[in-house]
Amino acid sequence: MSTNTAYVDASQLGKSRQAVSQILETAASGGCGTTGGDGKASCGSSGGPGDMPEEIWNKVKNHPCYSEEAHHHYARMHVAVAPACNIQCNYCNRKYDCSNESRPGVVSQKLTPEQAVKKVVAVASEIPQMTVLGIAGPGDALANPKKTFETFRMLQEQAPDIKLCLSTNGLALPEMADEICKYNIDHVTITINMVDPAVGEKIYPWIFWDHKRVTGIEAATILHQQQMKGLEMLTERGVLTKINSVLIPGINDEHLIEVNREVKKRGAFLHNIMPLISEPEHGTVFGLTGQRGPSAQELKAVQDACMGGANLMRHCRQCRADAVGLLGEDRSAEFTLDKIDEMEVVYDLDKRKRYQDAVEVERQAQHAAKVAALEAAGVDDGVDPDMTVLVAVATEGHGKVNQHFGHATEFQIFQVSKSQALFVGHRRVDLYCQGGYGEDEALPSVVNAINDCHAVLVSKIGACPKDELSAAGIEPVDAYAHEFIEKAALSWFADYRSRVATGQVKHQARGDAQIRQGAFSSATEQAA
Ligand code: CLF
Ligand code: SF4
Repeated sequence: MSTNTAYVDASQLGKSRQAVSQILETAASGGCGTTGGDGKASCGSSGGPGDMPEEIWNKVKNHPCYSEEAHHHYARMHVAVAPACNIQCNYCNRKYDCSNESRPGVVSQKLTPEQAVKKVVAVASEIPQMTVLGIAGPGDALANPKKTFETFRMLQEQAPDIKLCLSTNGLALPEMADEICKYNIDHVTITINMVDPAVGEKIYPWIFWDHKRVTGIEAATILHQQQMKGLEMLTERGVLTKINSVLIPGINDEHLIEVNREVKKRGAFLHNIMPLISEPEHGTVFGLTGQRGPSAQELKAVQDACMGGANLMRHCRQCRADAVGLLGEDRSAEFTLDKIDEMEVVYDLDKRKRYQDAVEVERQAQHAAKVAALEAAGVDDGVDPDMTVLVAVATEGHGKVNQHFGHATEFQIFQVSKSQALFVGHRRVDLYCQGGYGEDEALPSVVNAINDCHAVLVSKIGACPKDELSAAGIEPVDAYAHEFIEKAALSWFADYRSRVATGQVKHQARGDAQIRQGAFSSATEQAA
């Protein structure tokens, strides 16, 4: 388990603001300090039960967004009950709806609260690992308070074991903080892209405030004040908060370090820095004006620069407002209203509990394997002890290397050193295997997506992609099929180092990689 993760004690979250700041400072200096370039200081959602008080662990252990470890095992779903929005962001176009694309801010089927609850119960009866309901759009959850809270109220009565989560731009948050507590909503995401209205003016053309449209610096100032006040109020009330920030190169990239500092001061539990994805066909202002998103290494550099501040989340998939399933998969098409009408829905709490107990056993095995691999990795092998590499992993869940190279639609990226195997992101790719055959045209896009990695760990891979990956300097590895990811990554790294030690391999730095546009998409608070 990570020993360098700082968490805030929930029992103290309910105390004064000053007390929360002090707790955070203490926690950060105790474990999150950045030491060197090997990423040792990374923390946040990658912690385990030994890294935080039990009451916090109980809140996050089966929330796939608040615990990186949980996201290998547990699923979330969103219901699209909140169509209206009270602000405009330059990276959002809610009119756009394309069923071939998963993008936040777009949605195929808007629901009433009754339909939404029916859908959640149906999904929960089919997917026992679905533990969290989030309301994340397609507009702003708190700009639609009646529908949002009615959905949560009804669901609590019917499926009390499901955690409630919402995301908001924060404009209406202070007025809603008490309502949020009334419905036992334990997790709230606020999208905060700036703490300086001069930066905000470039991101938000207007807000709807006090029955009228407000523009310019005044709009950004009001939004900023509401976001800070709302965050402070939730911290005071013991609600876990996650801050989403969209990284917009040239507008708020360096500024996000200050955002990280400010939200940490106000008690944010996690900070999720996401890439802007803006294509002209999305019809957003940024898409049309040619504002680009960051490269993979630009995103990582800002995230790394924030280490030691508010804890980071790096496993976000920028979900759409009606996503269903594990992060990284979308099963929403299986649960359309007409399909639900035909389903026999049996909400079996015992069955769900049994499944989740089995997941906990698996997680413990995963953790034990990681600890053993870390112990083995600690041996002095004569190679630079600070060497750090990235590896890509093909997985279908359960924390294992269990996916065929050709079946992967994303690769998880782990940063590996002698002291850790840390999840640092994911890369969407085009499916290589189509109809049983390798799609040669897809291969360059895969290489581009993981070009900063030294190896790719898969359960199986064909000869052709193997050769092409090797030629691109990425080692294809199928020797650790069905092993736990961290153990596999650490074992491969030990082997790699031994080959470096004997001169069989010359260690070289890798290049940058591209974040694929369009799949999981742009970046919004819908994306919670
Ligand atoms: Fe949904 Fe958001 Fe709750 Fe998660 S998503 S409302 S906190 S249940 Fe998660 Fe999706 Fe990223 Fe959001 S991966 S976009 S962070
Ligand atoms: Fe509204 Fe969210 Fe779209 Fe921004 S991204 S305009 S807050 S729906």
